[in-house]
Amino acid sequence: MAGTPISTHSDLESVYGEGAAAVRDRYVALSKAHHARFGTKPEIFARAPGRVNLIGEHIDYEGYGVLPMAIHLDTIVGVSRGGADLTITNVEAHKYGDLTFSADPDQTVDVGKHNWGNYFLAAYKGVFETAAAKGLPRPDISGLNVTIQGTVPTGSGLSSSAAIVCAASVALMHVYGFDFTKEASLGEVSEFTARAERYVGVTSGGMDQAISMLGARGIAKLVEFDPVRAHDVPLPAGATFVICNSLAVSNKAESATGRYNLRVVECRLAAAVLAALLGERREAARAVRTLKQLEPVVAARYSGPKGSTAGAPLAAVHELLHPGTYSAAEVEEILDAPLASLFEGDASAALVLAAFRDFKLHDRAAHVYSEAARVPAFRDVCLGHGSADEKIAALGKLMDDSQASCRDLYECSCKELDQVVALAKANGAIGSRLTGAGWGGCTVSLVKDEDVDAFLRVLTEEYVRPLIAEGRLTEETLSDNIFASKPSSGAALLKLD
Ligand code: NG1
Ligand code: MG
Repeated sequence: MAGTPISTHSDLESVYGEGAAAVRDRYVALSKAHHARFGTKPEIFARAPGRVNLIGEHIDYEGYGVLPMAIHLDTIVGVSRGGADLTITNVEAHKYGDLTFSADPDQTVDVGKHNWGNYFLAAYKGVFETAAAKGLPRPDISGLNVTIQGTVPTGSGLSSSAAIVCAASVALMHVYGFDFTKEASLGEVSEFTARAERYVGVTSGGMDQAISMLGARGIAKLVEFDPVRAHDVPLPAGATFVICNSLAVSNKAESATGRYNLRVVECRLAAAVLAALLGERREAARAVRTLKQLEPVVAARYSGPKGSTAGAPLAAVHELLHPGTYSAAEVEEILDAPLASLFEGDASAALVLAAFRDFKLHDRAAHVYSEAARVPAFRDVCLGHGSADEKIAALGKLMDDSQASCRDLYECSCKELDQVVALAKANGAIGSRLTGAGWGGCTVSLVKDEDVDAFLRVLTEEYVRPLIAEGRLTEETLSDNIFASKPSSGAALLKLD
């Protein structure tokens, strides 16, 4: 089946629209840096955007749909063939030094040595692996010279990581002549980039790569998984989403035993334990991988008035799981097997199990099921018939509920995020929440158009600008850390002169 091809452009306007003028200097600087370092201009450029997730946090890896939009901040990559190795440089050489890797696509990414080049390497492996899985012959592998520049703040919950993996993948597919989109959809390409990003050591879901590949100017997307599909969600007139970075850095991949991977393990255990307590045979219960998979079992047991099953998953969680923590021994007794046997071949989970012996199952599952329901609710408000004001109020409430659930049940907020959310709510935000993995990074606030200027002013002066004095931000990067955001376009290949 022919899919939508990755869009190829010969001018910046068709990718960036009215934002083209502002990015031209970046492409020129990248080209110059590439020439200065490698003696030749890039043969090809690719770009992929970061994203803001409007609602649906920490549920993509549980199989549930999410509602992000691509943002104007992006990663751009220039590539030329040469040498024998992969040499990766960054325009901001003072921040990101040159890295050299072997050009062997079968090498492993050293997750113990966390560095920005690992994301490029993950894409490199992913491209070759996907080609092999499709039975495409492996081309002669030459060395590559790569120059990267990005404006998505790192560790900010805006998916700087997916931006680099997707931009690199698009460029590499072109360089090696693998046009997967001839036989696969863009959604499938996003699935392989999501798998590839896991080489870096975070067992993430596929939201970031999906929206980075499939984002479209002017429209948010409800993204569903297995397989990846994106549905347009028009945002109500008169509403603006404002992003503000708390500047607490959320470094999920820094340690493979990090909180993100722990949450993934907790959700898997919650699903297996719930299945067992619902009466599934132990072997079947241990095989349940996501909370979503349990829905049919739960629905059969807990249907509400008139056969409605909407509240069934939460009813099951409240009745069958106890609040607080489960010890490893308690879970093993319920599942009648050692924990390790559930995660065979999963190195990230093994590290989590070695580091943690207590797991919160009730609260994590309660977050996932309630957050999963807020995503279609958000879409329905957007597509519904209410007035713009009614829609904005309803969306704000859903965002506030999401924040409370992330903070109290999933425990992925932090004091800085809570502080920005409180400041936002006190200064005109109709709804405000963390976005991305949390534990730092950005907030997203829903603000009425007429209030945006005043809102930006107060948050800038009271929260963001003081961070310049602390040396955590510069005047030049201020506008990448607090901005009103419009949905932007997805990944693209650029053949520029
Ligand atoms: P961020 O924090 O933007 O990297 C992460 C995951 C997503 C999703 C969100 C939480 C990665 C690459 N992405 O996003 O898949 O699970 O957290 O909703 O780790
Ligand atoms: Mg990321």
